[in-house]
Amino acid sequence: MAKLFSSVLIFLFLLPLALADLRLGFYSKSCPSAEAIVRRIVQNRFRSDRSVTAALLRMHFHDCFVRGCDASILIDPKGGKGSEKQAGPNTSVRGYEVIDEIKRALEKACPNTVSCADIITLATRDSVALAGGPSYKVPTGRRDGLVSNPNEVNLPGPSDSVSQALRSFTAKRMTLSEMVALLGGHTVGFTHCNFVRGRLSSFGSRDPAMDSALDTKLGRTCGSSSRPAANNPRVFLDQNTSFVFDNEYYKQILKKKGVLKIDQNLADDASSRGIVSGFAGNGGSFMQSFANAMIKMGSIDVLVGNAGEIRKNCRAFNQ
Ligand code: HEM
Ligand SMILES: *[C@@H]1O[C@H](CO)[C@@H](O)[C@H](O)[C@H]1NC(C)=O
Ligand SMILES: CC(=O)N[C@H]1CO[C@H](CO)[C@@H](O)[C@@H]1O
Repeated sequence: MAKLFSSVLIFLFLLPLALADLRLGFYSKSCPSAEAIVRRIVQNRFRSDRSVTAALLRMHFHDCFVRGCDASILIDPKGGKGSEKQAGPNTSVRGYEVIDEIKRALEKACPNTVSCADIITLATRDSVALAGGPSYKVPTGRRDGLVSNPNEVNLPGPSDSVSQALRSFTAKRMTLSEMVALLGGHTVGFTHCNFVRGRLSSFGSRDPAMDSALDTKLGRTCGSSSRPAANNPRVFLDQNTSFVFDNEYYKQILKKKGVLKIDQNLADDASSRGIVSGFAGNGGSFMQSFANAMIKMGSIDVLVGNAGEIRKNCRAFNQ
């Protein structure tokens, strides 16, 4: 009897959890135009600034890797209380105004319905397709988190070895192949010089793993130890097709043209080199793997059902 009772109890507890999952078209009844509104605003932005793809991709990654995809990265610091935005690796995350614009439009169309976490996910998906990347369906139904703590930000670093970086990914149940596919996101966007100086001969420590023409080229932009360029300039992560979402990143790193140390490490480490060659040789397989890894990354530790809240303003908790 006690056993029956407890299994009924377990069933009753599990039922709402099972129903409260991410699913395709979560807003099809509650806000049928949601995905179209997101797409339209991302399209408009992309027309005036193609770098929006890189901005959103990095934002999505940083959101999902800290406390799950719960839009915690969007919270502005308030009073004495810090937020994730203030943590070192977050300093150069950009694109917050695009999310604000989408949120304003969605609050007009369907108030209190579409989460900021889903906005980041959908907007990133759309921006990748606009830049030439894969189009894929992402499940929705994420809720916005109630915590944003700069001390919880613990992302992999630009000079990590493959095995160091992999530790962060396996902690989120992502595999090595998925990590290699996701780092293909570096096929668009920039890095600031401070993350590459340590590899440049002009700063006194030439990294033999870097192509010497690239070393010279980056030195021209970033300066030298005696004359560092002012204001920490930016250089493209993919030095060839910098705004196109393609598999050129993998071809570049096979030519020693990785800009960040972690990028070059992917091509040089025995554990990842084969995966890199595979993606370099087969753009279609990269696109497919990237889309699948993005969908998986987008489901890391999500809040669903009645957990968290639907923020009115993505930069602030409702209370
Ligand atoms: C081992 C993992 C990773 C490391 C160490 C890493 C490191 C970095 C660093 C240092 C930058 C330059 C930031 C700046 O100077 O503004 C950067 C930029 C970028 N990262 Fe990563 N990243 C990693 C994984 C990812 C993943 C998984 C994605 C997305 C799928 C991603 C997408 C981007 C994009 C698109 C940019 C360019 C941002 C912009 O142009 O504003 N990265 N990354
Ligand atoms: C740049 O990319 C294009 C298109 O993928 C390719 O044909 C070309 O060989 C690449 N050039 C360099 C210098 O890597
Ligand atoms: C955009 C943003 O909030 N950037 C902050 C990131 O964190 C540093 C401190 O680590 C702040 O100075 C930036 O303002």
